[in-house]
Amino acid sequence: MGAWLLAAVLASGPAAPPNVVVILADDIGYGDLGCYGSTVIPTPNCDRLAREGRRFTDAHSPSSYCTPSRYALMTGQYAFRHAPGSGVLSGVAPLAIPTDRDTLPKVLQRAGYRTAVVGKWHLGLGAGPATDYNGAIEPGPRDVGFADSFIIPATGDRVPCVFVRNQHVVGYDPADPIRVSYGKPVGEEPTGASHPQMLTTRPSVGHNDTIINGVSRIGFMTGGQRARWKDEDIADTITGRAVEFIEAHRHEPFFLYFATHDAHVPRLPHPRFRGKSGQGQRGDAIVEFDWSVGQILSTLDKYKIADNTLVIVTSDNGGVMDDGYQDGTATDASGHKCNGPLRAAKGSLHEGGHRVPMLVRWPGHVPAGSVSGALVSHVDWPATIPALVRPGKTADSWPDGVDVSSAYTADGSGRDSLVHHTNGPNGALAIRQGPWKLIPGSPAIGKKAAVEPRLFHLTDDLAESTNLAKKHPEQVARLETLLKNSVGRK
Ligand SMILES: [Ca+2]
Repeated sequence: MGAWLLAAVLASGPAAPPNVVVILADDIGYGDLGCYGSTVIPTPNCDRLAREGRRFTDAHSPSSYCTPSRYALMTGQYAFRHAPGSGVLSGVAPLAIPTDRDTLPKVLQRAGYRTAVVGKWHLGLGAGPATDYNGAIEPGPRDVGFADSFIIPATGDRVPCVFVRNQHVVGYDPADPIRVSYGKPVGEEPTGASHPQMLTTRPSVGHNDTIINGVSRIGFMTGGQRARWKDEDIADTITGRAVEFIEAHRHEPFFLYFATHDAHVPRLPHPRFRGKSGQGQRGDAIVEFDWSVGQILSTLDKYKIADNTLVIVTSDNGGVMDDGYQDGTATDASGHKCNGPLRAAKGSLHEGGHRVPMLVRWPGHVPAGSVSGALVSHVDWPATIPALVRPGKTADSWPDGVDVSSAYTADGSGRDSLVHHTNGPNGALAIRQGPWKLIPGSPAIGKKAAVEPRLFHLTDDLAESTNLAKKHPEQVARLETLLKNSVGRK
């Protein structure tokens, strides 16, 4: 077949499946982006996505903390149902996703996608009881459905402070083995508690263990000197790996799950971003995040694949100001509200804990410049993303995630109801349906006083300032039953 004929056949054949890029920010809140009303922090690349795609105003992370949120978005299952994935994990926790459980990347892999995770993992590694970072780390992202991986194992503030590429520590030196502990100290290295004079970034709460790059962390680490990251270079490193993945696989359908470290603590953006926001180190970290988004968008533009790529930008939980380091957030005078009009922050059942910015762009499919008030959650991704990219294929069934694709591309109203989760298998829950939201009360147990139920009408009172539980006991009773049934349902 001549080249011209092949080209003609390809041009007239069925449209190639779209690429999928999910950019998951860390701890960026509902009020942090310009397109969500921030007048302090410049975010031109996110704002561009809002102009070219859809901005959601009622999108929720599945939990108000990292690990359970990430577990749910990968598995379509509320994290409180599966204890290992339900709470914030240490850097030595085993892989929290059972390797026989279906996941979003596995579905896309079966559909012919090249899959990659780049950035923050925080879903555990290895078979347990404690991750061994010396040698091949099995099981890991590959066993969850990612053919390629370049990850921060846990968080920026937790040891080990190394990158793991395809399940091996990057820059590993067998002569300098890595030991990590979340119990007793290992090795002789200085800690924040023993050598505070060595710190260039001081903790405000906790974060008092091994000092790496002038920052005391959660947990103890020794060895792996050559492999340790420099916090100021994390965004450059992981953004570079994400861009390389797109370049290498631009001729085949690809799924990139790019989980940035910004704006999690410690907030140490590259010096070129320092002072670029009106809100100190945290704002500068968001400017750095926006730069990362821009690098991805310009790569898609460069290779002319933007029109055939579904891009989602959102956050793993609500925003937070002071989160354990003295980075200026405790005394911030900029007036910036990281969660905009919402009550509370990361970790809360109030909206500030889990209502997050979410931008979706897919030219020709998602109306440009549109705004959706549909109720959606990241737990819906395993049902929704394959439905968008494999039209006509039988929908997969997921424990809790539902197909809300019509809310992405048309005027769908999203979920009927949604359970909000904090942390742990028995972590506090709340329920949302329509305008109503219930944070249930609890009876007095031993020395613990009874807690009154809190009922809010979010359409009238987004800030959750008025508890309507006494005024509407019938709604409280109805939502209590709905929550019980939703939690009981598998
Ligand atoms: Ca987070």
